[in-house]
Amino acid sequence: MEVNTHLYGTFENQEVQAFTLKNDHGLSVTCIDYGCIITEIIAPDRNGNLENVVLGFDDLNGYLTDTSYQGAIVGRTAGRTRGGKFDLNGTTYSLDQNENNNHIHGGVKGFSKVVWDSRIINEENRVGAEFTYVSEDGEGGYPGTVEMTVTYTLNNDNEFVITGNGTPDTDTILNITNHAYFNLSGDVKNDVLDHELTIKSSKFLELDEDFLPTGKLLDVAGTVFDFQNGRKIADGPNSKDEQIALVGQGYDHPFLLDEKVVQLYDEASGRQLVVETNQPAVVVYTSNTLKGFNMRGGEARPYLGVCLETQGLPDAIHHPNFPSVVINKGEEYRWETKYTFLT
Ligand code: G6D
Repeated sequence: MEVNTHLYGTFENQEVQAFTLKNDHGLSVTCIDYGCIITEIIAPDRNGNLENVVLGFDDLNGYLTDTSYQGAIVGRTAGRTRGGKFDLNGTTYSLDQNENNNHIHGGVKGFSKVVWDSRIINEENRVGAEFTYVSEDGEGGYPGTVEMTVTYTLNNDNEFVITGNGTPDTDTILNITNHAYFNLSGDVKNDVLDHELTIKSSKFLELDEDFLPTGKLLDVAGTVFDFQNGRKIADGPNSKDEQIALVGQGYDHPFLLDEKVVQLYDEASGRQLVVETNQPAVVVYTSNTLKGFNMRGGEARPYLGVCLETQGLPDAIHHPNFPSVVINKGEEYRWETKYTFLT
């Protein structure tokens, strides 16, 4: 196994470093310290062909102008927060309203939009990169200072593990995710409509016209949201389900996990991705609104990738029936997701 780093570009006079992690079986992950963005994952298909399985751009400028959070660590809170406001301990906090009157994905200068300090990890059984960033009190409107540490590591069991840790100096909210768009066909040969998704989840969140949770947990049974025994992603876009239509004729929904594992399989390539997490939910986004710009390999288009955003439920601060996203002063926030690539 090996880890290499090189200068990827500069942002606001700060150097942006790229890290390439390689194991002994051909699997490699490239990431940059701007937004902890995963720019490439090279994985073998059933015949050993090594191809990229995530969407992205050819250079830093693509990521600097990106509005789709390609590959990034998203935070302080992933998803939308209604009205960009929340109450905590008797104080009302006003977050960046960066999507109409609502807050999304950590705001204008969220975790995905800053350069993190970085260093390589080079150990006997894993290689990787460690990113750190101090989010000062009031950044994005959030209370408390939080020093976040994110690690990306790869081992010879074809396991790519992401961890995110932080301990605030006052009560706050934290709910990060990684926003990679997976496409197991390899080098974006096809879209993901024929990918089979398996999610051990019996409940998903109903969304409103602003894509925010209404607070209702809906049963998946009998709907195109039932992925418990595997389902082609195409079933959603091909359905007349009103929740599918609401978010652009696809999935953009949080699923509450009964078992904290999600599987994605592409029969044509034989590639399988197993995602295991310590998080209570996964937001499945089938890139319904991905259009209007160029990416690596061609024009952006709907259903080109699928995001499996393991996280707490969005807007949980406004829904006492959701698992809490409040992290108290001195409490360590721990986020971990493991991605295993199989054929
Ligand atoms: C769209 O609604 C979706 C979000 O879920 C996604 O994170 C974003 O695009 C990139 O706003």
